[in-house]
Amino acid sequence: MGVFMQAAAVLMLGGLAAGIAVSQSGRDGASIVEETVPACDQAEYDGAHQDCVLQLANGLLVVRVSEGGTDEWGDPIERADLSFHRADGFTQSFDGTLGSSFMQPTAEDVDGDGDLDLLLPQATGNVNTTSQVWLQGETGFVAAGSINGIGIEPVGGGLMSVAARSSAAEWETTYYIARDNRLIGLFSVSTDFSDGSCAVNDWDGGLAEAGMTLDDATARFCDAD
Ligand SMILES: [Ca+2]
Repeated sequence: MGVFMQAAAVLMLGGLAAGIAVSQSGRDGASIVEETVPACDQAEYDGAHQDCVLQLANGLLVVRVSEGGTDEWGDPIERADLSFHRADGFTQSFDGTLGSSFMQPTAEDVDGDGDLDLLLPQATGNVNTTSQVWLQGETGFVAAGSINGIGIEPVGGGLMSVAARSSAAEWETTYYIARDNRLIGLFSVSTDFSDGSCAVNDWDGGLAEAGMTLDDATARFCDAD
C-alpha cells in the first residue's frame, strides 16, 4: 500500500454503516481501487489488527496496519500508518504501533478539551491494556506517552485518571496532566476493596502541581462515598 496515496476528497464521502469507502489513488492521481474499510469498533482481531477508520467530529483517521516484527518478549508488533484528513483540508501522516491486544484503536477525548484523541493498544494482560496516547491539537496528533490500565478519562481541571487493577480487589489509579502535549503522572491512589484501605501517593510534588494538598486529595479520592 506504500505507493498509494489517500484521496482525501473521496474519504470524506464515506460513512457506510459497516465502514467507510476509501479510494486509493496512484501517484498519477488515477483512482485504482475503492474499498470499504471497517470502522475500528467493527474491525476484527484474530491475532492481528486490520485496517480501520475512526470517524471524528472534524474528519477521518485512517489506520493502515502491517507487520512490524516482534517486541523484546517475542510478541508481534504491528506497524500502524495513520493518516488524518481533517474536514478543513488539513492532513497529517504519522506512524504508530499496535501490539498483541484484542482492543482496537479508539478515539476518545482523554484530556477533556473537546477534541478526540487517539489510543493505540500495545498489549493486553489479564485486565489492563497498555496504550499509546496521541493528543489532538491544532497541528494534528502528537505522541503523548503510554498508559496502562482499563482506560483513561478526564476528571476536570486538566487532570486525567488511569485506573489499573493490580489484583482481584486492589486498584491503582494514576492521575496525569498534559504538559506540552506529554502525559505527566502527578500522583496515584491505591484502593483495596478487601479491607477498605485507600492511600494517596504523591509523586515528586505532583499534588502541589495539581493544586491539592494530601488532605485535599485524600478527601476527594478516598473519603468520597
Ligand atoms: Ca482531547
